[in-house]
Amino acid sequence: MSGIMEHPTIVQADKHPALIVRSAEPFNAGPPPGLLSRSWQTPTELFFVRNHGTVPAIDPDAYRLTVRGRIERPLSLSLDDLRHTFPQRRVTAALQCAGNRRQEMLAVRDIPNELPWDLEAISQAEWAGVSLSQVLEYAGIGAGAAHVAFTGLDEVERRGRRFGFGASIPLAKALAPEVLLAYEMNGEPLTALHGAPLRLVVPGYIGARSVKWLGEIAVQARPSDNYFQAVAYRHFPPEVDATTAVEDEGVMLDELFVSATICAPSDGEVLPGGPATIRGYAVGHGGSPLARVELSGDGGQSWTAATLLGEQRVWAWQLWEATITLRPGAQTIIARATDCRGHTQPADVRQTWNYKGYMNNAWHQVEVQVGE
Ligand SMILES: Nc1nc2c(c(=O)[nH]1)N[C@H]1C(S)=C(S)[C@@H](COP(=O)(O)O)O[C@H]1N2
Ligand SMILES: [Mo]
Repeated sequence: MSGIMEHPTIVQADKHPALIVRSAEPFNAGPPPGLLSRSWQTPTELFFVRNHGTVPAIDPDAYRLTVRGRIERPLSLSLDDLRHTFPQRRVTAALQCAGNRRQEMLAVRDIPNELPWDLEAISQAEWAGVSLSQVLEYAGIGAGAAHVAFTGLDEVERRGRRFGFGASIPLAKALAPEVLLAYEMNGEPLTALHGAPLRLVVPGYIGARSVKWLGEIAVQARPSDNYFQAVAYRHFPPEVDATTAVEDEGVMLDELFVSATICAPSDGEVLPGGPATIRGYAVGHGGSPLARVELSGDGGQSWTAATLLGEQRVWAWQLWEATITLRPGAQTIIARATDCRGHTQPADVRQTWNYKGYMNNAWHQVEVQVGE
């Protein structure tokens, strides 16, 4: 593809200085939880970043999106083609990395070579672009089509090979109207770190399926054979470890799991006794709306309902708050969520532990020190 260079300058200059940086090269960072839970729509400068390789600098005028495979008409589309051929669609959706809350799993057993994300590998934006389904219908779905694969224009190195990050989603999800080829985030053109000039956004699925710097779409019979679909982002039971895992036996991750997370107070915080406001976010399974978030200050014996802030909306996260009375001494506060389809969370992180550290949706807890 023409028009790709390595970024000559530091592209994270437009990011908020308070971001927690989990790795400088490639750049992986997220907002401090206290700032994260402050706004329903995460400002772009605070939005978490997950990169596996380079951040390509793509000339938007030279850019072309290739659509090929089991379709009737192969396509090569410029950004103007996309904007002028298809109606614009806006979707507010949370994006969550499968590795969010991995840090809690490290206390069970070590997880080498993976980022120790705490609560900050999630954010929410208003995305604008065109529905993938419209582009696929324009291309004409061919016989035997069952999956849609995506490849990015970045360069990642794994197992001695260099290639673009890739993923695939089942055709049924690809034809759902919420899946976007997005050129805007929060009302502005996408920034380099978030996939400019065009990225996929798959609401309700793990972040890894939302391929940035999208170069190619292939309609095919099988899931993508890209490392990040075929090998990484597979889910194993807690008893499997790196020495016993059979790669193909893990479940390819797609829909997010329901969970509620306490952003404030933080673990270890010292607070006065009496009423305290607890704040956080929650997501439903596969992006479904939340039914309730509950808090416990007594180890899970009794639960109080939190107030859900704003609307309960599909694809969006839910911010919530609750007031609980703190007694002097060490006190543990636990949060849990139930979504509109009745999905609930496992209680203990030992139930969710897996050797890659994905999808931790155990009840979230923080321990605070309460004064007299
Ligand atoms: N091309 C490309 N797309 C990518 C990635 C990547 O490294 N390269 N990372 C994925 C992962 S694992 C996540 S969680 C999201 C993060 O998107 P963000 O950086 O905009 O928050 O992008 C996904 N898309
Ligand atoms: Mo991710």
